[in-house]
Amino acid sequence: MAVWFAEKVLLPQGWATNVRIEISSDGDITSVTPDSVPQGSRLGAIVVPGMPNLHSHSFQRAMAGLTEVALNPADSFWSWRDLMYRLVAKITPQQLETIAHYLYIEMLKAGYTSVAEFHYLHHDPQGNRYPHHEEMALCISNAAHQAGIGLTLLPVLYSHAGFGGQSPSAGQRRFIHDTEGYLSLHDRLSQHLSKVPMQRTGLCFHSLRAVTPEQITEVLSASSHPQPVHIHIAEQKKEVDDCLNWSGQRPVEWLYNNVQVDRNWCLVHATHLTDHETDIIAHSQAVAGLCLTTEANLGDGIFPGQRYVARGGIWGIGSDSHISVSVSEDLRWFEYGQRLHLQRRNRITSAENPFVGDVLYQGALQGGAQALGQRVGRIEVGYRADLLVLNSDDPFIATADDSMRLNRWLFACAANPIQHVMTGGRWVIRDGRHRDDQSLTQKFITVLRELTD
Ligand code: NGQ
Ligand code: ZN
Repeated sequence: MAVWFAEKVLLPQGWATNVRIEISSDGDITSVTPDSVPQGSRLGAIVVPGMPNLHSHSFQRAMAGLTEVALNPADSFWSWRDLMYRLVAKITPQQLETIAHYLYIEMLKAGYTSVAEFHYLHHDPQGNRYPHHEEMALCISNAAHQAGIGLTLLPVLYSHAGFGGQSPSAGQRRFIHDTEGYLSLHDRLSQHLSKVPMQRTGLCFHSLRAVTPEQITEVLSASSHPQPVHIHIAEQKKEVDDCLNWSGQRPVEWLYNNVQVDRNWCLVHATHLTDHETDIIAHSQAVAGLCLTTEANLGDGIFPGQRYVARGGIWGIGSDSHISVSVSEDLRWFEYGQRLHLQRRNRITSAENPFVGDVLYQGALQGGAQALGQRVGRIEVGYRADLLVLNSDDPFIATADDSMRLNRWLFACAANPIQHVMTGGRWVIRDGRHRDDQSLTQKFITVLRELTD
């Protein structure tokens, strides 16, 4: 057991002063006592919970920035996807592990202390299973373990190219399983990860495009315990139209009419919603998985955030394609998207709290933790000690009182003020550095060269 102390700590109910925190040897918080006298080791002056990242395709970090070139007057999400598939065709397991390891350290530095990896790059470039079926997924698990970030690994069921069970394309062959193959992969991974600290698995359907209704039923009925279930749901207008053509219903409508959607579900890119769909997601208490910078980058559209938050909807953030890896940038863009769309200011607020930064940060902690199915996102007894220490020498942080601290960080700091990061009770970032920085950077450069020449 370790005893720690910090002057200002963000608790679920707000900022507390002079807080004593006990952390067990397995990394969980065992007591939190505000208004204490200084004792134990000092965490830092200003401590907040680390943020869960609810949506990641790690390998896409390798192409970030390279697709910002007009190749076609009709450039879109779909033409971006063609370029993404070119990268998919090349990546080896070793390259994937290096990319993910480097990215997960970038995430820690940016404030993410756990991540849900939506993993569909399963097979070799010819589409054949590796001798160890779980080879690629284990690269993700190893990368997270070495970086020291928490992981909810979501092996993805991907069987079809489009609604109605269309045959997959050549570009998709590394993704493809039938239900049985998928469940056996999920089983093997669940067994393996149960022995790795801070890691677990969940279920995942790539999208309603990529699986049939029967497959959804088979997978859900094969799972004996509650666990996270993630799906891409309504990112593109074309996807909504294709779903209407197939079923007469929009994707969210179809899902709620055919599946019991509850708090275990995370609907990623619930971008195109009617008011009614917005309200049923909010009512179900499923998590809306928002990936603001990727959705902007891909030209997806704007999630009806003001309405959803006003109705008590649960939401969290993901860095998805990793065009940006920054808690503050993604949170800020949730608010800014609403402002640009509605032509008003201060949209993501609540009746109890008019401070946008507070509502953004606490909202994303809650929804992110729920989507990952992990005891994280709160500095509270029984939760994992995943903590960020903010740099109290930063002028904006130094001068902020309790009410303005998160606003100053999320909206005003130009330099990243995250100084130290702890996960599971252990320091992983000290003064902005990770112990693997030196050895990994050169390896990552080599992989980028190999993949982009
Ligand atoms: C993905 N990514 O699976 O990586 C998707 C694109 C698709 C995002 N939606 C591919 N951001 O949806 O078919
Ligand atoms: Zn995605």
